Amino acid sequence: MNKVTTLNQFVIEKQAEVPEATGGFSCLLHHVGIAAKKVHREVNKAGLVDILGRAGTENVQGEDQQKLDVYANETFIAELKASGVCCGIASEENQDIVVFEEGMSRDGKYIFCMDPLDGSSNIDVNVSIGTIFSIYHRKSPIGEVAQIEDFLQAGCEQLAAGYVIYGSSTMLVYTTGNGVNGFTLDTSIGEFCLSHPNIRTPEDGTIYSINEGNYEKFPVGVKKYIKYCQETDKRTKRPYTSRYIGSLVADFHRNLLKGGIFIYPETNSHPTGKLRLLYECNPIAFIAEQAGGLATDGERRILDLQPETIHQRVPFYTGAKNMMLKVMEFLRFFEKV
Ligand code: AHM
Ligand code: MG
Repeated sequence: MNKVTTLNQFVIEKQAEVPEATGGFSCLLHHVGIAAKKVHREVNKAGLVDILGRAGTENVQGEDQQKLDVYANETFIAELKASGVCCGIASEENQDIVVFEEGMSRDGKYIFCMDPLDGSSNIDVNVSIGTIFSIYHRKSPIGEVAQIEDFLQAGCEQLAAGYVIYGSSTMLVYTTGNGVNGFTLDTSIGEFCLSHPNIRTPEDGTIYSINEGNYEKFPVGVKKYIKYCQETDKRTKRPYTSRYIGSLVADFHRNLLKGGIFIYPETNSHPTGKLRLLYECNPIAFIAEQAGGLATDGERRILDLQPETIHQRVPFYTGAKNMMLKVMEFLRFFEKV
């Protein structure tokens, strides 16, 4: 019989490699796994129980909140609180940070940033959606209430980052800075099982993912790069394939495994980009780099950016190393002309 490694086993084995580990971090990941399974369950029965559709409220970005967004947000917050090791959360769905002021959680040494349900415009049409998260050590003293400064840390300070994709299967992919591993939910036993150990992304991809409907609003360098992707050149396997789901997790996941680039640049309507630094770009950038890819805002490394606000947006370019180097070359060149 094939040996199956569950997420919990994997995390505990990794914990054993760190002599000073107290088990708190493993506990946190365990609760992330539980929340992901609960969201998986709701996503899968969504069509049956009328959970689809709008909740009738708006989130902090003024976008309609879908019922599943609300469910995912509440579920992750409850599980993280139950872990007893997390002192606060920054979520796409909450204007302010959520701090745990009572009990064990106040002493928790970890903080958590998340987009609980990314790609929410895809819920109604049965297309893949995801959860994105990242974990940091708090900066404020243990025992005090978490502060906003705990959350405004550069991405290079991340202890761990990951995403859950609710797709044809549900998968949890994460890194702690020592490679990237993917776990597929085996619904028959209710466990995430190691299915994609040590994920490496190809250096030369052939997929480009961008919302081309915004073409007119893109910087010149991006427009020229898109044309480059579409030209024929056998040596570089062009024309590349265009794939865009409109769900960052799903677009990134496909490109991670197959080799490609994802771009959400600054546009006239989103001059600083659309995606959020703390809970979309930083975690994805950490995973991209750990898998051998790159992630920048077109110029600077995402993980080096110092956040100023928790919902800050940033232009986002991520994917295969050589595709990234090429698009940045285009951006530099056409900035000058
Ligand atoms: P959301 O967090 O409100 O779902 O928005 C983020 C999503 C990403 O998943 C996706 O990459 C992007 O927005 C798609 O935006 P657009 O529809 O402008 O192409
Ligand atoms: Mg979202």
